[in-house]
Amino acid sequence: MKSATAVAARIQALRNEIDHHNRQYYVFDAPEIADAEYDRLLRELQRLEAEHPHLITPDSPTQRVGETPLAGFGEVVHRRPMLSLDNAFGEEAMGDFERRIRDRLKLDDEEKIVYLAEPKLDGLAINLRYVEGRLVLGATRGDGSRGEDVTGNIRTIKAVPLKLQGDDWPDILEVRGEVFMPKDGFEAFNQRAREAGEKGFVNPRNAAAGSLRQLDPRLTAQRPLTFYAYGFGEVDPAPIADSQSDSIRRLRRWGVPISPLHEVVEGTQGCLAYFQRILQLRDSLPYDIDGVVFKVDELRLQAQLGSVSRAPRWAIAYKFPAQEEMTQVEAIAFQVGRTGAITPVARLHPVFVGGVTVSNATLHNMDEVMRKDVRPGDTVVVRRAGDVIPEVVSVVPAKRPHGISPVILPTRCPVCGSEITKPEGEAVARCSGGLYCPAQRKEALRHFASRKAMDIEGLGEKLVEQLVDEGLVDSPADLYRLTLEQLSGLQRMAEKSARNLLDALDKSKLTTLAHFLFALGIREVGEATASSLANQFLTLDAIQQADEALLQQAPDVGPVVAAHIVAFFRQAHNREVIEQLLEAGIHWPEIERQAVDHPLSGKTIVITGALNRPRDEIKRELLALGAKVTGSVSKKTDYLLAGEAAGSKLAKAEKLGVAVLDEAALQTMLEHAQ
Ligand code: I6G
Repeated sequence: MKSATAVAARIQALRNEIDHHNRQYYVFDAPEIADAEYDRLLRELQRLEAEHPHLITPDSPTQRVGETPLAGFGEVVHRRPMLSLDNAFGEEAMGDFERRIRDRLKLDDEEKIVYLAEPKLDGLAINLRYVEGRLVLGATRGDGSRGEDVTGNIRTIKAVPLKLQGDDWPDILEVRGEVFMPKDGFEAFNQRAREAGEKGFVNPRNAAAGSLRQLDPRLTAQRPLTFYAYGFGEVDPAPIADSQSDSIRRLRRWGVPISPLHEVVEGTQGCLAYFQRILQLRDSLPYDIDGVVFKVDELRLQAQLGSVSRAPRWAIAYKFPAQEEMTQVEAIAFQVGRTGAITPVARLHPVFVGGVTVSNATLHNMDEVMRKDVRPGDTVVVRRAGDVIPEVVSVVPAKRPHGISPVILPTRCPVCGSEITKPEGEAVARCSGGLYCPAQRKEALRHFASRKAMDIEGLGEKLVEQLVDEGLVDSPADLYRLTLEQLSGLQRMAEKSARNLLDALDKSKLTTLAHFLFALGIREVGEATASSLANQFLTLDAIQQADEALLQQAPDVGPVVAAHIVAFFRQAHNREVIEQLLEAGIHWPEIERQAVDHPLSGKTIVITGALNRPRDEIKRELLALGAKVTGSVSKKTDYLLAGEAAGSKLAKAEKLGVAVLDEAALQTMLEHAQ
């Protein structure tokens, strides 16, 4: 058993170590240990404190999360008002800002103004009050004079030190800065919220604000909030340095995180160059920013300049173009992509956002449309971040006109009229037109010709493009109708290349069933699945006739793939293209059935009359044995399975001398090889 002093020493050592790792992570962005190791330290501390509760202190890292929800937030009167910032949009406004400063300070033209430049985070401003190095209060800005006491929630944010490092801090130190939620944490939080059937937040800023206003700090503790400091409230004794830049760097030494992107720049030119640098970085930053802030660096000059109408004269926010704006949805259209994916697109009343005029915004897929409940006539928030395609973020419910209806997924492709399918559990709806759909034509042809499909040498993406654009090829079957004359008429196509292509097309006609199946470009039928289908069913006919349940007997084929295959062959135009390809001479060697040696395999059977078992079930069993099931009796028919009240088919079979089986006889044959 450890002595009381040894326990107290271990507790102190653990606290120091945990605080150190917090600083390495949040202040210096240089973590030294893995999360698991950090958790281990925290657990050891929790255990020791539980065993020795009299050693618990409020600034222990275990004491970040309070247990009791509040009834409401108390009011805080700020000792120094929390000011706001004037905004500048454009270079001219930046020039005006510098001119106003020069005039007020009566500076000569040669005297340069030095600024501290920082990104402007899109979060929530807060004031942290440290008394003798201990965090005693965390408050929101509120109206600038009075805010809300959110200390319990602020304490849960690990980036906020409960205790300052070192001992050279002023007795009273109020730190101002921004609480924010990084983009990845925001996405993860929203994902979880959605999975739990909740709504989630529209953007990281709202998420940060909503999280700080939780009455139960245990909930705030689960939100991935963090913090950067940028300024000061009450400081006593003051000042802590002569310049803004030195002051915030001192904060960093005391363990308070500041933006790693802060820089000292000179004159308007320096400011504009910094603005451009950060604008370039904007989309790659792990958090949202909406501009940059410039502050006259020297505190003596700040004091001379003072403030006006709640904003300091010595600082300005140079804003980026807004990435979100509101506008109205005029219609919702459905676009068909190269692979048949149907994408709902909102046609918008044109709006200037992210630096360009936007009149279309993606809605990604039908699940998104339903989740956001976007309807034609709605007012929506549109976001365009960097080069990303503009998207509809959310609907503004208060602005919804009466009586507008929800959007319904069309049943037919807007381009080719084929059926649209949306398998259970998949977000994306697709046109099943495949080879036939003009929207998918080029992609389908490129795939058809590719090495692992029909392996048509020399028929690459560029040539496919040319052939389709010139109107020479619509479907893969058209490829086999191309003439030397047509091909040599194409730009950049010498006669020799044209001849080579015709030879390659000819050569491709001898293929395998697996290659051919793969070439058809059926959704989710890759090489392996095509091969598995070929080996299981041996003939194209058998695959075309199989239903979803039967298809799933092939290894590799699950319900989704089976549904895609059935949907593909259900389309008359797909069957037509296949027929034309076979007529053009595409063929493959017959596959020998290896495993099954059954008297019914390879036999052609017709089913008629009323049977005791479902017809589909019998058909499936026959196909699985390698039999062919056809619709009408001919000389080629080997057996007619005749149930009750069999009519004309039975008569015809008798006339042609086709063997007739009843259900019992068939059953005996089915069981033959088992
Ligand atoms: O709202 C703010 C964001 C960032 C600020 C600010 C800031 O500096 C980087 N600085 C001041 C002085 C104020 N608001 C009032």
